[in-house]
Amino acid sequence: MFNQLADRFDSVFRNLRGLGKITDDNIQHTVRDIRRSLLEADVNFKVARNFIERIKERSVGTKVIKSVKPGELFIKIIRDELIKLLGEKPVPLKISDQKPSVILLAGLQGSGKTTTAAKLAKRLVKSGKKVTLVAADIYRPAAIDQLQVLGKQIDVPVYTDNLKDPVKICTNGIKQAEAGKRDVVILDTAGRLHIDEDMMTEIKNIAAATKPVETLFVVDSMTGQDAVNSALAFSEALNITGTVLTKLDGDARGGAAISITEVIGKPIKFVGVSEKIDGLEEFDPERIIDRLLGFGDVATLVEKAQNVLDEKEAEKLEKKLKRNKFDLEDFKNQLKQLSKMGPMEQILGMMPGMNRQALKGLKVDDRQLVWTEAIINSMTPWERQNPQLINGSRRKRIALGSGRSVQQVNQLLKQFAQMKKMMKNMGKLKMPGLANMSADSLNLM
Ligand SMILES: Nc1nc2c(ncn2[C@@H]2O[C@H](COP(=O)(O)OP(=O)(O)OP(=O)(O)O)[C@@H](O)[C@H]2O)c(=O)[nH]1
Ligand SMILES: [Mg+2]
Repeated sequence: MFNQLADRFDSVFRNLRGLGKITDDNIQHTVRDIRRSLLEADVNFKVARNFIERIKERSVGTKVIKSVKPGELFIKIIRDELIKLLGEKPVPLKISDQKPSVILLAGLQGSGKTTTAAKLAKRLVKSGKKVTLVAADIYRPAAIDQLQVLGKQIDVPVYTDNLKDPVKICTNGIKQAEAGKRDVVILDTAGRLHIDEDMMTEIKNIAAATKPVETLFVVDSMTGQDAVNSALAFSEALNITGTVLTKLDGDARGGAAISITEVIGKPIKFVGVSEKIDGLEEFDPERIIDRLLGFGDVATLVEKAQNVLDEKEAEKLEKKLKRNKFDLEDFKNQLKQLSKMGPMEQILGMMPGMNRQALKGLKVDDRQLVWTEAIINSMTPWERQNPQLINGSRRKRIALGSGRSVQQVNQLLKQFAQMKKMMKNMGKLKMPGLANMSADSLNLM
């Protein structure tokens, strides 16, 4: 996510950390670096300019403050302003009192509307809402099929009909949802270019007829500067209530997308972080920036852990840890849950103190989890409970059985022993113990 920007800020901050005091000279130097980084990441030049002005103003003000660590103060200013740039506070999705709440998704072709519709539906279902999806893209062949397939996957009904009129399809879909006492209706519309007048009129008509409580502009974060123009055009045509940035998991520079918030003055509500149906995160400027700047994102990490962690299991685990009875079987279960949290690199990136540079060198291979599991699977129950007693010949057998080398088996056992020692010292395990464990288990092999 925003990798290039992250790298640049990393180097700017490294220079700042050592500063003995803030002078005009180093303010100039720093803002020049930041400006260049922003432009290279495709941030709109006006947005970059205003951003730089704000940084300058505030840092000049701090020259007079006698701070213990001037560099850190400067970093804080930059962090604060970045958070402001992205809207400062998260703005949750609105659900109206009147049923059903209508959510309209709009955007360019291929921006991720249909995928987002399904992801959003899944989120809402999880929070106990009854959701209906409406397939209003009558233009692209297979568009309706696509939504139906996704709907099936998440067990959410998809409204379609043979009318060739997207406005009617939407209003009929809402009527049916109303009769069925559904809570939310998500309208998946066709992709359109902001310069296509007919299509823009169509989406205006859909909005007028369906009165959505949320009109989300879905934008691919890989799009360059054009994203800013199309965002402007869509927000003139529609009462956009927020944006969804998709494909942030790719190597998108992301700058254009960042600029949209300031340009149209509407919050980013969600970000798409994978092709998978649960790859949608609520957008929180503070969390994202802290992740970007390498300050870690414990909140998201805990949330992810809570999502996959069964409370009873967690309790059982805590008891075992307290009694120092944690064995390889438990470890295996933990790894399983960990892998449910998402790709390892994403998770690592959220850990505080995870140096980006170090992360880069460390090629995290998600297969390692599978290998570790394979090794543990090749052990007998007794071995799993008594890893410290596994001798040479047993190690050989386990290696053979799992298709890994003896060395890898040795390493796993060594790491496990160290981990256990560490846990013992930690005493009480706080949530997410999972995270602590994972950092270690990654260095297996
Ligand atoms: N990696 C990744 N891929 C995504 C994400 N969101 C969407 N995609 C992919 O982007 C492609 C286009 O997504 P769609 O949801 O079909 O886009 P759309 O806006 O509905 O496209 P049209 O209906 O043709 O305008 C698909 O291959 C999706 O899997 C995301 O957050 N991350
Ligand atoms: Mg679509």
